[in-house]
Amino acid sequence: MGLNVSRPWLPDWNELGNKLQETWDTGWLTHNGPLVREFEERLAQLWGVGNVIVVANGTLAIQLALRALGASGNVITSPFTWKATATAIVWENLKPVFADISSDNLCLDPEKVEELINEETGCILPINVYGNPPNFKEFSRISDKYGIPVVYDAAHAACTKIEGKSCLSFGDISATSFHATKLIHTAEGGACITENADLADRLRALRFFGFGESDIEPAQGTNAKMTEIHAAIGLCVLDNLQEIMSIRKEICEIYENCLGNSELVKFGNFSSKEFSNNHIYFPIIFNDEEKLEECVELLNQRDIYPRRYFHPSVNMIEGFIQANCPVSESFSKRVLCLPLSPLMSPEDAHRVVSSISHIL
Ligand code: T4K
Repeated sequence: MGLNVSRPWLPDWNELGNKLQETWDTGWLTHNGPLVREFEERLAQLWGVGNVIVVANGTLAIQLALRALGASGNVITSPFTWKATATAIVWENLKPVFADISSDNLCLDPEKVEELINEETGCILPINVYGNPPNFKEFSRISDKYGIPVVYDAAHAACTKIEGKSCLSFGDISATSFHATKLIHTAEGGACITENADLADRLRALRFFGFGESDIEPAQGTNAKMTEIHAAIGLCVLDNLQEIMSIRKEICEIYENCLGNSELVKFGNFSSKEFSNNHIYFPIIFNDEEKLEECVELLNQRDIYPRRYFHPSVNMIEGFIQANCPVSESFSKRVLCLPLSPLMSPEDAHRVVSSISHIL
């Protein structure tokens, strides 16, 4: 069978059926039902955060976060991302302004951000790339100094921790994704995480047409609700999360052990004593694009399908072109994410490694 970059873990039918029995009995399919509320509570407990507001997908989570903060003007963000980060900004009638990334963690470089701040800046939006932690301390300092809010695009950051604290607990709001390819998934889904109770009320109102206890004007709301069926999948994932995480870790360890000595590739995952990774992606960085393309071709011939997350750098996409971000442009030509899923076996990982070693 082909090895794709990702493959979602799925509960067996009985496990999912048990979760959904009451939903079927009551016919209550959506609108803040009991499974959505349980999913939110369990996530808040798992991550040790104040408020989790689940929504229909991660792109909407970013849009709601920007709207809840009343952001206007320009949003300084990274071009080394899935283009949803930038399109979410555009859908909120804001302008993405790209600052370059740091080669240490592939996340937005705070120094480059500070150079771009002016009276038009309405928000800063770093991305926790592959779960790597952005420089939280520096972004907090910049936010305080200029009075500009920070939203983290934490689509990849579920269950990552720094100094024992969830990486989703920084900034004004973090927006994460529960897409089928993510660590915790609901097929499609996402969430906003915030420690601020007023912002949490606004986000809840925004996802439900503007109704609810908040100062959100009714005309501002949209429909971003998660259904009970999606929440049921998420709850099954949570019930099995330990096993899912341990398989992912095991696959990553095989990659690390077998490719770690190569001079031709480096790893794109940040690791340190203080930071615990979630093994959501396994990015390898080539010295040049030619070698990467050769590798993709050979892997595809062997029925293995890695993906170039993220290629091209978003500042090079038509409609967004406006900035020179050489670090992001260079990495986007050289990074390849290897297959990684909880359905992979150690033999699958060795098959990938032996194909790559052949090229290296
Ligand atoms: N911010 C960042 C930094 C993001 O990376 C993303 C999304 C977002 C924001 C927005 O969050 P969402 O609105 O998506 O919740 C994927 C995902 O669609 C996207 O969620 C993700 N990031 C992005 C990095 O990758 P594709 O088009 O490359 O993936 P796709 O759908 O082809 O799936 C990859 C492989 O996974 C397939 O070849 C096979 C396997 N697969 C996929 C799906 C959907 C399955 O086996 N089953 C499935 O149901 O975009």
